[in-house]
Amino acid sequence: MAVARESAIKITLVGDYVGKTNLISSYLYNKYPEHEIKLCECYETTISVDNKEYPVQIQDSPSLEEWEGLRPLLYVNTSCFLMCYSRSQRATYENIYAKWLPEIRHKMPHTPIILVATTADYRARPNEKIVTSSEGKSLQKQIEAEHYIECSAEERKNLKVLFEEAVRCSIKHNTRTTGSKPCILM
Ligand SMILES: Nc1nc2c(ncn2[C@@H]2O[C@H](COP(=O)(O)OP(=O)(O)OP(=O)(O)O)[C@@H](O)[C@H]2O)c(=O)[nH]1
Ligand SMILES: [Mg+2]
Repeated sequence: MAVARESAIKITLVGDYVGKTNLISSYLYNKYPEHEIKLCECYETTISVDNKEYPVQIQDSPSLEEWEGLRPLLYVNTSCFLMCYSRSQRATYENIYAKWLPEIRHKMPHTPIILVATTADYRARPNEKIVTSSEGKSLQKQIEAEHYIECSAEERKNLKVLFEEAVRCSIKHNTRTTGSKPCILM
């Protein structure tokens, strides 16, 4: 298998308390954590897409308010954001437009975004209104995200697809470093 020579792709997860760390752990280690992980780390891995292996950094981020000022430092060099909300918590869906999009676009105006609906395994109770797939797709259009993907860390659903798409988006857009459009020198 060919190994791509590009410098590391960086995929950064953002969003409220919606399962970001569990998603990473489930994807990388095939393990749904038994206890909550409070660490927020950057993980190095390789992901193969279309017969090429790419070095990838997966950057977790904390939603806690104490991190408000420092969190944007984690966004530097991101090549694709995974913007996450939980299907079972409507406030986290609303926060994508109200909070996370402005925070990301302020620092990284052109970096591609994949909209991620977490907790796809969650089954609504009678009369409970969870966020529907069509609401997810309409938010994808509104925020001009490249894709909308539903996944579950608990059931390991769609995690491979999600990270492979994030690599494809990173390669396609190639907006590393500042998040600005690629500059063509004449
Ligand atoms: N049903 C279900 N619940 C999940 C899933 N992933 C996470 N959760 C729940 O969501 C809680 C939060 O998960 P975390 O991964 O810690 O969330 P986070 O987004 O990293 O939170 P912060 O780091 O505080 O921003 C967990 O304790 C689980 O109860 C999932 O795939 N399915
Ligand atoms: Mg976390």
